[in-house]
Amino acid sequence: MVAIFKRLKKGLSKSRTNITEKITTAIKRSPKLDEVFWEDLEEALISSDVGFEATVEIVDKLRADAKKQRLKESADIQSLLIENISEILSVGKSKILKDDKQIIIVFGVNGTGKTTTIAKLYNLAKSKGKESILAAADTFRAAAIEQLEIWANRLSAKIVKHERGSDPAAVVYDSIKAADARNSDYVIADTAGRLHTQANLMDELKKIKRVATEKAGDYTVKTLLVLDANTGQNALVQTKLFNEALGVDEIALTKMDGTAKGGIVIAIAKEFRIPISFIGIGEGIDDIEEFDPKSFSEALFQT
Ligand SMILES: Nc1nc2c(ncn2[C@@H]2O[C@H](COP(=O)(O)OP(=O)(O)OP(=O)(O)O)[C@@H](O)[C@H]2O)c(=O)[nH]1
Ligand SMILES: [Mg+2]
Repeated sequence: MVAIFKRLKKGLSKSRTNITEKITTAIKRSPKLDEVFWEDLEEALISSDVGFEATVEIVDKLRADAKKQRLKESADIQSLLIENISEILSVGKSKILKDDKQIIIVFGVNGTGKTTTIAKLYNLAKSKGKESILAAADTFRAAAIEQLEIWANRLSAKIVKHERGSDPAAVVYDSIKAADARNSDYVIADTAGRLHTQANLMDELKKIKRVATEKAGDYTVKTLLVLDANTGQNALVQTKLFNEALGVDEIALTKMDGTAKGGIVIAIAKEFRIPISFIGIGEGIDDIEEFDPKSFSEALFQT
């Protein structure tokens, strides 16, 4: 647990440095809890992409709690802040890779990290003794099937693939049959990157989900939206539109190692109340963490 926490802290170090520096500066400027301090804190949160609404909620609650507890020093609000944020982040239980027998459809806009995340998820499941089948349902982009195949070879994973240009729903269908025959725990389906504005590609995704649901048998269909943390507030737009079109069960937020604005996690949780189940903190196969609200807020805010 300690080692995992260390890795998380390291993975979040850009955001962590950004936020804790601002908070430390605010504390230095106003050692006593006063209006200036609350304003500086608000500014620190908003500039880390926490979002206006969540920031106001956090600061209002902190002010009330600080008053109740008769806190006088601004340095004393740290544990309240962590608690508060952890509460906002606790929006329902993640089920993906927790329950057995799932068909996990992974989607999102181009380049967010879908294929890499799938490899990481396969590996994570394997480390818990679970077997998965990879479905190469990105039949659209050149070399997408090969990219997943390279991961599959590296991980000795079973992969189901068709020709490029074929119907991705048929790939998922065959993957479910294969999973059934082998009694696999999970099917993890890669799909082509698409913009939420491309109606025909969104329809294709709906078809994949429909076919998966029809053929699921003992399996449960889960949708996992992959968002790139570096896209900032645009991640909110993506979540809204994919959710309206398709229903997003859970979210994986990638490239948290590359952004100083990890507060976006809080904005997403606040606005959509969709569980963020995984965060990506690097390009390597182990650079994924199962999201835990408390560890996350500690890793981000503990000075
Ligand atoms: N630093 C960092 N890089 C990541 C992370 N996740 C993915 N990447 C990188 O992001 C790039 C795109 O990753 P892919 O997995 O190919 O993304 P994709 O969404 O499948 O892309 P398309 O299939 O083209 O839509 C690769 O260079 C990955 O190594 C992460 O958590 N951190
Ligand atoms: Mg891909």
